Parts: sequence; structure tokens; C-alpha cells
Amino acid sequence: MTTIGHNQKKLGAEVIADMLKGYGVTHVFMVPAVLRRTFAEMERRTDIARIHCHGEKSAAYMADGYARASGKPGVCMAQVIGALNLAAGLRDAFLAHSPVIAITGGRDPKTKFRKVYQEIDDVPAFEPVTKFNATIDDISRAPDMLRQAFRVATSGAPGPVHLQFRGNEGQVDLEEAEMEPLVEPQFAQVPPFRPEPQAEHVAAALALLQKAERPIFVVGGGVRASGASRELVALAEALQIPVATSLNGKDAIPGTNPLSVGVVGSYSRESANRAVNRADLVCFIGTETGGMTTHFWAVPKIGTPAIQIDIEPESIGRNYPLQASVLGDAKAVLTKMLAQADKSSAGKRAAWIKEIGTLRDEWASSYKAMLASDAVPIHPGRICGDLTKHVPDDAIVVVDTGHAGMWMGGLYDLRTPTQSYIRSAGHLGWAFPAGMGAKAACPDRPVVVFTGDAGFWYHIGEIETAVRWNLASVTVVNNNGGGNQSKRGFDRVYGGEQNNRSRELWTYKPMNFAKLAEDIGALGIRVDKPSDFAPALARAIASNRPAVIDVATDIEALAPTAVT
Ligand SMILES: Cc1ncc(C[n+]2csc(CCOP(=O)(O)OP(=O)(O)O)c2C)c(N)n1
Ligand SMILES: [Mg+2]
Repeated sequence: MTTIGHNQKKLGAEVIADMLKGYGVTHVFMVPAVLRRTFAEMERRTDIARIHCHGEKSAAYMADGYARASGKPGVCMAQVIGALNLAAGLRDAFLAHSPVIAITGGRDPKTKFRKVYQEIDDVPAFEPVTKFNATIDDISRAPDMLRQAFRVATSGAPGPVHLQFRGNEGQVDLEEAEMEPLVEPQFAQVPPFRPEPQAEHVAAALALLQKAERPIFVVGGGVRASGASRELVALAEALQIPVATSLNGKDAIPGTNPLSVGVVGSYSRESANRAVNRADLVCFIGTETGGMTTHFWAVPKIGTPAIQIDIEPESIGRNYPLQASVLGDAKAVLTKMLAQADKSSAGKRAAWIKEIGTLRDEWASSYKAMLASDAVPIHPGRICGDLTKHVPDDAIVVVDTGHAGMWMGGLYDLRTPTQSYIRSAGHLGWAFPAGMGAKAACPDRPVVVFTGDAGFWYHIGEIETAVRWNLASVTVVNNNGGGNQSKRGFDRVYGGEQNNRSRELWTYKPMNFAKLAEDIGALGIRVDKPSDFAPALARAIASNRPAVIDVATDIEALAPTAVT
């Protein structure tokens, strides 16, 4: 850390570049031209890779994937005309509590309100998708505002931040002022703090868990942000309490653990919804208990005895009346609980654990055929089954929304605690660029993306970026030639059966994405037969090149819907 007190005049661009380096930023994702001089200084003074993308929205998604894969803030940038494209891309980061720092160019007081070319007031558009939304009008404020950006992005429940630098391209970076590029490394990574819980709150929650005969944990992204998976699994095993997760918390426990019932809520697994609805006590940890995780508050039903553990006081009790609540970092709370746990209380849950085993077995036997399907065109369930078996032990799996979220949320299982899973919080098209960002952040880990074709089309131009920078993620496209999730909805409004014209609303021209990827310079593999998928995955991962596996799938296959 640089010491304060020896202030001397410094160029804004140098200070910004030095500070980003000081915070350990390795990649910045952007569309030019913004902070031009800062980018030149990055080249002179740092090793930061300046990833020049094909759109600001995908730049934001890349920064988001980088952040979720590594826990380090992801940085994206746009000039004034691209600012709202960047803001649009922050929606998913905001919903998923991902620490993204978005930097844009902005208005100059000398010229605003004079119909300056390309200019509007962008700041309000960042308000709903950020935790902190600020302007830097004087370059002397760059150091403290950057520190505040990293502080806010990583603290509490993490989330996006926006800094607008004066000048349509942020030319304020060309100015000098007395500045120190002071860095606070604590805020270079989530979590910067581990607030300890109050002892009496831990005791009360633990007493309720130990007394319960059919308790269950419902675990969200707060556990992954806290890095508390090991403590969670240890406590679950010590007390014999099953674990359901939100989509965002899916990698908190491997699906192979006999206490895991799967993802609960809307994009879910039957065993999870059934287990949560049979529980006599639900303990929420690091989840906002939102609509997706609770299937719009039907799983569990409001009124089910509940406990909540969270780092954000406003989240505790928002949707479910509670019998006990604990404020604190998930790892800190679970560590305390584990130390105080009375393991002898586990015996009374033998019948519950047996029932959980039955729910797991029932799910496995009803989906066995789908997961191993030999059908042609390929059933998407087969892709999930093969990914469960063949994704490497240290892989990061990145999943889009819509049917992709349903297929993978419900049917895919992590096998090891060293595998990671991140997913779109609802924005279609997120996964492919997010996978590139994840690969940038974690170059030594395999990154496997699962997306539908509609999702892939959004940012198809980024194949060129992946090739240019050798961001060697493997993207599996569930290519059914349409936005299949829309099928059920259009069946309904067309009175049960669609006509040929109604397909205009949700289908596309057939496309071979493997060929397209090859033309752009990536590895492209087309898979038409189910048995070809696993070898294609192995080949793509081994190639160490950006790869697209285009899987020709059945447009009639519909993902399982939630049970209540
Ligand atoms: C930005 C955005 N716009 C629209 C939607 C609504 N939506 C959800 S799924 C979907 C279609 C998905 O199609 P595809 O990616 O091909 O997957 P499939 O359902 O065919 O498996 C759409 C349009 C969305 N989630 N996000
Ligand atoms: Mg599709």
C-alpha cells in the first residue's frame, strides 16, 4: 500500500491504471473509446489485458462472468453513446449480486444541455442496476471514488457499481492533480469482511435445528460468495440435515452428496421441491428467498417454521416469518454452529434422511431414461446427463437462462466440491460472454458453457473476441432452432395447438453453429448423434481453443416444470 502524505501532481490516466493494477485487475472488457489515455497507460505500466468486445452488453457480461468465477470485481467500460448498452448488461450482475465495476464517459459541464453529439444523461439508467452510481467530475476524486467503487462492489451482499468519468470518452483522465494511487487490497476480493454473528442468535438457531425432526437447509449465492461450502456440508453432515439450493447457490454442495436434494423453486428438481415442502423447519442461508427460489413463495409455503442467516439485515424476514434470525457472514456463522453442534441430535432424523434417500432415488429413476436418451434429434436431457459424467473435476460450468436454466438447474449435477456453477439470473444471452469472462479470470480451469441457440445468437460476434484473445471456453449450444421455452406459452394463447405462422414468433432458420465458429477461427464441432457428445466435449476441452459444440436437439422437448 502506498503511503499518503507525499502528494505530488499526477496524471489521472496513470493513477487509474496503477490503481486497477493495484487491485489485481487482470482484464478490462470494453468497447472504445473510453479512457483512451488510461488504456495507453495500462499498456505502459501494467499487464492488464484490454479486451475489446463487439458490444457493451457482452462486455458487462464478461466482467460479470469474471467476477462470479473469481470473486474479484470485473471491470467493463463504455463511452457515452454505449453507456446504456453497458447498463443493460448490469441487470444480471445486479440480480445475482456480482461485483462488477462499470466505467463510462459522461457529460462535460461546459457543453451539457447544448445538444452535444450522442449525449444524454445516462446516470439515472444505472440507478436500478447498481449499489453505487456516481460521477467523477474532477480528476482529483478518481482515487477515492475508485476505492469506494471496489469497497461497495465487494462489501455486504456484493453488486455492481457505476462510475461516470467527465467527458464523452472520460477525457478527465488527461488532467493532472495531486493524487495518491492508494489501494485497499482487502476490497480486491469478495468477501472483504466476515461479520461475526451474535452468540445468542447462533444458539437460538442451532437449538431449533437440533430439535427439528425434518429440517432442511435452503442455500443461496451468499454461501458461494462467502466461500462457505465446506462448512455448510460439514454442518449438514454433522446434524444430518438435507440441503436444497437456489440456482445461484447450486455449487454449494455436490449433487452426489446423499444429503443434496437439488435446486428448489421454479427451475428446479422434483426431489428438492418435495423435500422442502415436507420439512418441519426451513433454514435459509444466503438467499433472498425470492420468487425463483421459492416458486413464488409456494415452496416452502409461507408460515412454514423458518430460520434465516444472511449478511444483509434487510433480507432477513422479508418473505417468511422467522423463528430465529442470524446476521453475519455465512462462513463465520456456519463455523460457529459447527463448533457448538450437538451431533447426538442427528439420531432423531434417521426417518427423515431415509425419506430424503427415497426422494433422491425416485427422482433418479424417473429421469434415468431422459439423462441417457439415445433419441435423434438429441434430447437436451442427454446433454445434461453427459455433462454430469464428463465435465472435469475442476471445471466452471456457466449456464444461460430459459430452458437452459431449467435443463441444467434440474438435471445437471456437480460431482465434486472443486467444480463451480454460475448461471444467468434471467438475462437471455448472458452465458456465452460470461463464460469468456470466467475463462479470462481462471485460465487454468476448464470452462463449459451451456446455452440455447436463441441465447447464443445474441452475442455471436464475440466468437471473434474469444479467438483473438484465445479465451478458450467450450460453449455447448442446445440447438433446437428456436426459443423453445416460448412454446408452452404460445400453445396456450393459440388455444392449445399452434399453426405454422405462430412459429414465426419463436423459431429461426436452421443453423450450423459449428461451421460458423470454424469460419471465425474457433474450433467447431457439430453433434447429431448422442454418443458423439462426450468425445466432442473431451476434444474441445483438450484443444485449449475457444470451442463451440453445436448439438442438434429436439425442438419438441420441453424441460420439466416445478412441482409444488
Ligand atoms: C433479455 C431477455 N429477453 C427475453 C427473455 C425471454 N426468454 C426466456 S427463454 C427465451 C427463449 C430461449 O431460447 P433458447 O436460448 O434457444 O433456449 P431453448 O428454450 O430453445 O432451449 C426467451 C426469449 C429473456 N429471458 N431475457
Ligand atoms: Mg433454442
